[in-house]
Amino acid sequence: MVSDIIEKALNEQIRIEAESSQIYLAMASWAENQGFEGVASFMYAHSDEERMHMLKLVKFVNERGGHAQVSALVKPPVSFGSFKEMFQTLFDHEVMVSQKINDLVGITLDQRDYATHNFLQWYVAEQIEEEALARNILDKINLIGDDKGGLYLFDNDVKLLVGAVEAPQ
Ligand code: OFO
Repeated sequence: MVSDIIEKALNEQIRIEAESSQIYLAMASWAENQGFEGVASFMYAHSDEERMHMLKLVKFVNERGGHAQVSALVKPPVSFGSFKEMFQTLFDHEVMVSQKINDLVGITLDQRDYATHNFLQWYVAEQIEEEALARNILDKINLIGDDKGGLYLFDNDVKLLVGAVEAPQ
């Protein structure tokens, strides 16, 4: 059984994961509009992955006797000045999510809820990967700058990364 404190904290994380999914969906749509198919497929896949992160939490909360909530979401940014700006937003967002997961893990220790603590280890590991992937892409885009040819090749490269984004379950 989850305590009220843990239930509230997990529901907050459900909202964050849902917002993440919307953020990446908005990025996918923007990239698709710019004609960057590789980046768009990467973002669509990432959006699905975030939904999977959310669903995993929903199921866990309900299995543990809580009530997973579906909340109102903040509207994500829908357009960007450049790919660099978009990937910087993505990276900053993932750093924020990692911080939220860390806070959540801290709460489970305070509450001596070792089952939830154990469950959250998957998210801890996932955030390490997500941050590394976002940093890697950002490094590449910083090298390319606004060079059109470079961006074209980058778009093809990013297509290959789509397989690296875990398929939604
Ligand atoms: Fe759910 O990991 Fe990104 O935000």
